[in-house]
Amino acid sequence: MSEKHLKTGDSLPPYSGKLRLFAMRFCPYAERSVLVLNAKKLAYDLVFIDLDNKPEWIFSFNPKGSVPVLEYEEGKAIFDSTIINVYLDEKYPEKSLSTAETSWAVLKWVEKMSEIPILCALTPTSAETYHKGLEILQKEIESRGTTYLAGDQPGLIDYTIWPFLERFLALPLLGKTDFAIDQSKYEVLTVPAVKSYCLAPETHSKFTESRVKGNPDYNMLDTSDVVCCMRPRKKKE
Ligand SMILES: N[C@@H](CCC(=O)N[C@@H](CS)C(=O)NCC(=O)O)C(=O)O
Repeated sequence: MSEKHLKTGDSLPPYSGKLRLFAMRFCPYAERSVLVLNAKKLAYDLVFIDLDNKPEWIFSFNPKGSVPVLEYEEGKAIFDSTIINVYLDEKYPEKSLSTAETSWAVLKWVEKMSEIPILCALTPTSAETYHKGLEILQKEIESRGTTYLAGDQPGLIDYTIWPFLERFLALPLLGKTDFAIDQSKYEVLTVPAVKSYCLAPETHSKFTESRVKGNPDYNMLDTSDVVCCMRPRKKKE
C-alpha cells in the first residue's frame, strides 16, 4: 500500500473490483472506516488524497471533497465515516460490529467527543469536555463489566472513538501535557484492527507541527524514518 497522497492533476487509479476507500493518512474520520474494514477482514484498496491540492475526481465521488469516501461499486460511492461504517456492517453482516447494548447517553458523548478539534486547535474547555466524556465511557464499561463499549469485543462504537484517543496520546509531545489521557484505561489499543493502522504519538505530533506551520506533510510516511505502529519504517531507496 502506497502512503503517497494523490493530488491535483494525478489520475484516478484503475478500479480493481474491491471496495475502495479514499482517505487521508492522518484523518481520524477516515481511520474509523479503515478500522471497520480491517475488523471485518474485508478486502479493499486504500487511496490517499492531498486535502490541500485535491485531485479533481474526488468531487465526482463526494461533492464536498472530504474524506473518507467509500466506492462500493465502480463509480458508486458514499461518504461520511458513520454512514460508511453502518453500511459496511449491514452489507457484510458475518462479523457484526453493532450492538444493542450501547446507551443513548454513550452515543451522545461519543458524538460530542468526535466534534472536538484535536491536536491543532484543542482548547482547555474542549479538553475538559473530552476528559469528562472519557470518564463517562469508562464508567459505562466498568458498570457493564465488559472490556469495550460494545461488549467483550470492540464494536462500531469503539472504532468510532478510537482515532480520537490515539491522537490524544500525542498531546504531551506538543507541549500539552495537562490534556493527555491515560492510555492504560482504554483496552482497544490491543486490538489487531487498530494496531495495524495506528500511528505512534511521535508521528501524529510531527504531522501536526507541519500542519500548524501551514504546510501539512501528507507524504511524510513515504519518505522519512518516522515510527509507525511502533515499528521503525525503512527509508525509501
Ligand atoms: N463528518 C465527516 C467528517 C470528515 C472530515 O471532516 N474529514 C476531513 C479530513 S480529517 C476532510 O476531509 N476535510 C475536508 C477538507 O479538508 O477539505 C465524517 O465523519 O466522515
